Amino acid sequence: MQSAIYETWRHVFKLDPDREISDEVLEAVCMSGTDAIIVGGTTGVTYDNTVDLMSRIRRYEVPCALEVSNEESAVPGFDYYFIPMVLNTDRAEWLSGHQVEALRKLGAFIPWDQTAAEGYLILNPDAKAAKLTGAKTDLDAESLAAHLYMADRLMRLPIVYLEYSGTYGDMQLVKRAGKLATGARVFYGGGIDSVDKARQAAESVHTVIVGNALYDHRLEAALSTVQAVKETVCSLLDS
Ligand code: 1GP
Repeated sequence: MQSAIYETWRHVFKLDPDREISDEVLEAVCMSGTDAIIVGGTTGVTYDNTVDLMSRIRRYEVPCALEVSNEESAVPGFDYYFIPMVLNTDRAEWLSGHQVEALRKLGAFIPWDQTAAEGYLILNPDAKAAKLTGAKTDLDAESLAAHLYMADRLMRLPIVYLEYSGTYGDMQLVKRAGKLATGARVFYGGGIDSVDKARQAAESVHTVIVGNALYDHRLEAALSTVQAVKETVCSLLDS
């Protein structure tokens, strides 16, 4: 089987179709040396704003993936598609309900070779996605480990996404969780806005995702995370 393109990604910028980004900033992001751009957001993501952002990113060579957060915004033409499944919620619609609904219509048209499920563990209670999905964010090390076993070993999901969107996570917890993955690629996102934080995260997970910092007048800091991540050796790769 061909390996998926995301398996080599160390650093990714996530861009939200519902947020404004100037041409200058977009150029800096796409030319930064990052491994890929993921397009995705929790609210306000539509077909039109997704097509618009994709076509602007397409002026550059950087690989571009869509994290499909709702059926309406499933736009063709991306290099890759990620389907989030929230694992730490009791609300089954966020684990499989919305996904099955979408697949009833779109299942036959999905480019399956370019599509992967992401097992989401949302760990910041203040994140929009946590509120929307009713995520149980207060996981101790044991509970997080149990979720990792479920995602990685039972469900054999290709990706586990440790999501702290908006805040920097508990890196000890992240590191311990990451070590339990045997097949899944571990993504981390949340609060990365400096070289130090980028390095710490890069040491603990396969792929570091940077979002908010690009929008909050911290562009230079956000851009500096690319090199920081790439220079850091990932502890998961030598185990
Ligand atoms: C959001 O995980 C990403 O889905 C990145 O988080 O926006 O906090 O950088 P930040």
